[in-house]
Amino acid sequence: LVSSFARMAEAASSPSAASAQATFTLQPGQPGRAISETLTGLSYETLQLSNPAFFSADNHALVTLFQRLNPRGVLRIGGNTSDYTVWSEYRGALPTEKFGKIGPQHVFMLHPQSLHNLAGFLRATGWKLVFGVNLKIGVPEMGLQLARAVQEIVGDHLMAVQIGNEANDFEKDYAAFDHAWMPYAKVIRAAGIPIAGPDTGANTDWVIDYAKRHGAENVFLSRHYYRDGAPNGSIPNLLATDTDFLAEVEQIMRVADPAHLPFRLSEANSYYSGGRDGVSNAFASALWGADFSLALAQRGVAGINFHGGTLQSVEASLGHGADTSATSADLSARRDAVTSRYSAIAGDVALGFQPRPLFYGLRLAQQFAGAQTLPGSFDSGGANVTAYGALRDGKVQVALINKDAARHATVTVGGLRGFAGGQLMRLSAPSLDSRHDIVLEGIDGAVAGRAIGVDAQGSCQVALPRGSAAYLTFDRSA
Ligand code: BDP
Repeated sequence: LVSSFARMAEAASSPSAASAQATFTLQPGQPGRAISETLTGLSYETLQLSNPAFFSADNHALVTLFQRLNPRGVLRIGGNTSDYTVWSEYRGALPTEKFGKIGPQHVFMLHPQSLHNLAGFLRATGWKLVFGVNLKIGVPEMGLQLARAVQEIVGDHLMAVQIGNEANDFEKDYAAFDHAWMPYAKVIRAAGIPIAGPDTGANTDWVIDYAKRHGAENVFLSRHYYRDGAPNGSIPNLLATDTDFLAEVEQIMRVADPAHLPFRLSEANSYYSGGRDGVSNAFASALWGADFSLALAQRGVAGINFHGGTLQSVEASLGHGADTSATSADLSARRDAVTSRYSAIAGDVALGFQPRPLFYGLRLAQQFAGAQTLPGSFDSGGANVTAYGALRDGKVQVALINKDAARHATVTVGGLRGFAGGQLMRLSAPSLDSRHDIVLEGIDGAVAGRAIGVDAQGSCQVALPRGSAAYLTFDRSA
């Protein structure tokens, strides 16, 4: 009796018992559109500029993390705080009666020093800038003066200025937004400054209306994305594919593509209100971030700016100094504590910086930047598994993402006739709720990938444990 129980238990826990059989058959002869080099980007609040030492060439730790994430990234500065930012050099009148309506926070006074340091940070990282100016206060002249200063100081690193953040939260409909936006766009465009928008929170219909009315004057179209708002959210919720949103993206692409307008998610992350603890900052977010980025890249989205940064209250008070006596576990916990839960990078100037789990998922997705998408037929075998293929310089790249919390999968990757073996690199962690000990083989240097063979039929089998991902590259036979 005991031994048969033991055998059952063993069978139930062995990968083959619960393993889904998935197949991914590629068509390497039919590459599709090129994936943007700027796929993976980051977004921060304008209030982050309250400490000029944050975005500065001297902030070596942050410079290094940005470069590791993407040597050609895009930094978006904006968020709610862009709509209560006042430019210190503006000498005109401000409608002080409006400040009551722009949130409980105090008005943030942005000084030139922060922009000079930001310019140094962009030069050091090689990143471009998307900068949001205030729409809510309703003073186009201040928006223009700030946009001009940004362009003068940042130069070629400026990709575009956006006007207002999530105006769908304070303008009653698209017509009202358009009416408020027009006077800004007119003067900013007349000054020769590139613009983008509408930077709405949701409202795909606004993006489409905006594209029709103003597309030709813009360098890209934008909106935001969050799966839901904290405290809602859970690991299963995040890992279930948001098919409704993907359908909205396709609606936008049907307008953006014929107009040759790139579409970017200028702000995105898992759960708004700073993220959901134990989800946004856990390993599940790495699998979500990789899958979400690649699903959007496949549909032609040019870039995603994952929102994050230090908590506003902490950064505003700057009340803590570096404590060199702290153990590394203490330091890591303190960096986590000062940072929004969804941020891909944790830490601040005083404490230093470290990657969060999401960072590793974004690094995996960024491996596909600059490659061409490859069509493939995919059967997930009933598990929550996704697969992506791409072609770069004759090499095939594949990402397999097992978002299933319960089921292991075995994926047969086919269509690789003429390809010799390749490399298999895994993205894994002890569990989906792990906050540390994330391993990204091959890409991050510390742990190498391993060789994988392709059989005479042009296929190979990849065991994909539940809650993990694999990144594969295949070379042509010599
Ligand atoms: C977005 C805002 C951003 C916030 C974020 C959040 O644009 O400024 O920080 O929500 O609530 O809608 O986390």
